[in-house]
Amino acid sequence: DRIRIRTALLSVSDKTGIVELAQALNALGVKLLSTGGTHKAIAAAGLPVIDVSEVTGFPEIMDGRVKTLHPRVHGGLLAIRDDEEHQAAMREHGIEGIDLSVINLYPFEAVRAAGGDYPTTVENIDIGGPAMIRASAKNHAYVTVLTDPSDYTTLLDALHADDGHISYAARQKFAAKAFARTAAYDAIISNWMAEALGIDMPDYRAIGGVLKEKMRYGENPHQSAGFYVTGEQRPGVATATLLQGKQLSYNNINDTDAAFELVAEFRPENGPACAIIKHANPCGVATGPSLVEAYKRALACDSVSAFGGIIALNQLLDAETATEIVKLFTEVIIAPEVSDEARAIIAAKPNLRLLTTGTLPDPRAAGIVAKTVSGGLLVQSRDNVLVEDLDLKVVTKRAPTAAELEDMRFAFKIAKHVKSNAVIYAKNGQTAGIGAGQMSRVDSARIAALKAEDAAKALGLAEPLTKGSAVASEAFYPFADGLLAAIAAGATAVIQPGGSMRDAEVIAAADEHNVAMVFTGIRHFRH
Ligand code: 93A
Repeated sequence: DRIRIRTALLSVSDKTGIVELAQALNALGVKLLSTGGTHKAIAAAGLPVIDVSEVTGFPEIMDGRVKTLHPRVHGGLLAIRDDEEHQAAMREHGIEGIDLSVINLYPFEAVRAAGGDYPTTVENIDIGGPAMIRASAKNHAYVTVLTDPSDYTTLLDALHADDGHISYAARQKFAAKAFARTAAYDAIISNWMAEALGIDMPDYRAIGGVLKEKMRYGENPHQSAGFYVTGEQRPGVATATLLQGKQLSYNNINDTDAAFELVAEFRPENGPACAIIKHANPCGVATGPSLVEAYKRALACDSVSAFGGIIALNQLLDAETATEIVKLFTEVIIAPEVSDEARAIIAAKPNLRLLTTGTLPDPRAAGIVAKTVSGGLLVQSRDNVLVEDLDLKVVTKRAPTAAELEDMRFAFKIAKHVKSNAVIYAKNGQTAGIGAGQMSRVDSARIAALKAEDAAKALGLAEPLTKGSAVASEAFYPFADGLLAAIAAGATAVIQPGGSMRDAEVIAAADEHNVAMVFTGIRHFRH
């Protein structure tokens, strides 16, 4: 099963390490074939290399769109070496076997990320490269295919160790990686097109990405993990710049994403906002007259849980806020920008990761979210509904006051980012208590109230902030009990989707307690 590599075809856009590889292959007696630009680079190093046009007897045409799409290339890659008919075809048509292909593709991802216009981006869809990669990978019984410059040394080490031969097991692994590469490439192309056309239906999207980094472990130390980038044009954790601190862990990435997506619902022009996240749920969210106030108010909601949390800010991290943040142990800060002064303050905590994204993601933008299940993948469009865009329907005798209405919207905005069942109490643009992830809505209401009582004790307040608060429920109240639990905690205003069979019962309970309630008509389940 070991195969001697005699002929190699090199065709790469990313020329990293290609001359060194060509040199080493030449020293091993391998005959080199290559395409235009790659040929030029190798020949310039004084190495013998044959232009693929000489092999095909056909020039590169149509600006290079057709250069390797030829039977002399694909026959050479696909021929079954010990099949008599294949051998006869090779002899008849002057096809020479190619044992190694080294290919990397037109930089579609980079052109897209750089915001190339439509025709430029289309022109960077590689056709001949993936065709050769797939042909080589299919025929791995005879052919070795390299698609990643970081594998050049792996190949050379193997060749040097075995007199220019490569094993079947190695060829299989390279082939598997090659198919992963072409699949990811096509996924990124299809996603770009769907995005460009504004389509967010799963049948127009391919789920896939390029491995950005391997992580030390996954959710737990015994799980392996990797982080893939999909090329989606959405500012966030996948494309953020890590200004300091060690590599983010799997859980850090998950939590940081939750934090930033939540805070992005607070547009900077409406004032500063801060979200503190633990285990993908917020333990405090607040707006404030300044960023440092917003942070302090978010922290006040549950300063115990905030220990070791993730902090997301909706605007430039300033020195004042940085000074407050470093007083407590925090894992990650993510913000659109950071001032030099704030950066210097954060630098005193070298383990604290600081990420900047340049800007906030658009909460109204379409997009896809996916989750695996056993043997499958669940794909849905992103929940991009904003409470500001909803027609709130007052269903109680008493209409909410302007202040209540504002807190209702604030609480419902947060409810969207809390695991179901989600109950959020809020007052004056500050969360008073958050109940997350319970199987019963009543329990979520009670837990949130309990947290508010703890916070009041910690802050030395006479009564918890739930007194006179607005409460949001991300889904309807199936019975009046969940609402009564919130009223017992002191809520005077309620925002919920409505639509339960027992809405009338729930409305009557609200009216009985002079509570104002609005229906959103929209649910924000999150699991
Ligand atoms: O334009 S293509 O889709 N048509 C082809 O026939 C073809 N053959 C190789 N792109 C093609 N390639 C790609 O050209 C390779 O995948 C590689 O990325 C690039 C190398 O071109 P050069 O050697 O001229 O720099």
